[in-house]
Amino acid sequence: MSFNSFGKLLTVTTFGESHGPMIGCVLDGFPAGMEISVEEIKVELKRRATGQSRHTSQRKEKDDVKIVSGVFEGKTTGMPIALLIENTDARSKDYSEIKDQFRPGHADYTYWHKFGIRDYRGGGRSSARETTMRVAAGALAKKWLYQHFKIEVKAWLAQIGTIKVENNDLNETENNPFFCANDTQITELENYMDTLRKSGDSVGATISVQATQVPVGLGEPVYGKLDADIALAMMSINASKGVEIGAGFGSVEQFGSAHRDEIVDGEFQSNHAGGILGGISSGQDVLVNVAFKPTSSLRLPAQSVDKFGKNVTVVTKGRHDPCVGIRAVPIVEAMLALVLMDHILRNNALCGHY
Ligand code: EPS
Repeated sequence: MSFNSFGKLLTVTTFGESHGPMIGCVLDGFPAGMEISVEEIKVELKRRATGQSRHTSQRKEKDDVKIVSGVFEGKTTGMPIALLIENTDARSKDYSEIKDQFRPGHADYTYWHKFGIRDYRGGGRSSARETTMRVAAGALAKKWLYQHFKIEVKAWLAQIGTIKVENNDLNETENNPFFCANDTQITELENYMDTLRKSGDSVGATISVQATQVPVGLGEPVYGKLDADIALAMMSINASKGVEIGAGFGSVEQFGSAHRDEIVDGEFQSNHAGGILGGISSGQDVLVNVAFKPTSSLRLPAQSVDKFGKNVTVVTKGRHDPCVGIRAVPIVEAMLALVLMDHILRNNALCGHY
């Protein structure tokens, strides 16, 4: 049994390793008739790509995506949509010294102990490189959701380390390297990240994502609840360590009288539920926060063991993200879009309407 696919009626299967010849995905169950081009997918891929600023990994991948199946004369055909991207800038020698060692805090340790073999080059399958294909698949889902429902899925940086970012204007996110929705905080973030990078350390981040115009009724009680599937999708992203829906962990400190979203004249007066009640969308905006841990690939020496059980001091070389959470913005958008589209198709199957 293996889990490289997710979704029920709209399924995404990804494959490929960070330093293998290519990565790819198959998006199956996508309805026929939607226009899609390579250029549209590339817009999303560029938002996630490395090397776009000094604040992310400097690996330079072209992410020159090819559509090899499921699109004819510019339109989806209802057949599996297969997308491929060649890896062109892998530098596997960066990993030669740690090929037998486990980076503390990294999947190196568990992959080795589970499978007894691991592709150590660039983290192999556990690399964030895999998320490229989620974003490629998500580009199609985002387009479909907007065309059919005017649903827009939009994420932004909510926190890096101890710096909380006020969401002032979501239009700002595409104008800076942090997906920061507040132009008054960009200098602060730049200074913080420059200091961090020079120190050789890394830091975590929180990404918030919202989906607007979500229809009421998506989600299948009890094991296919919309929030359960969103949590699964978000927790499957590399480095994610926590997911909140609406008020999330903050709801622990709320009284019920404050948490409940009152309804006046058919309008909800607040959205602590994050747009989901009983695992079913309420028609309000779906609101999700995702916490990302600091990356474990550091040039700062750390104590660990190698695969022979010997104590070692690990130093990771290469081109790593000081805050991998920044590039997670398009990834969480893609994952939420894919979950919502899957649930819309499932709602049609279960209730006979979109
Ligand atoms: C990654 C490590 C770096 C990043 C990579 C994710 O790879 P490398 O060591 O090969 O330079 O560049 O990110 C991507 C290539 C990508 O497209 O996101 C890791 O350890 O997860």
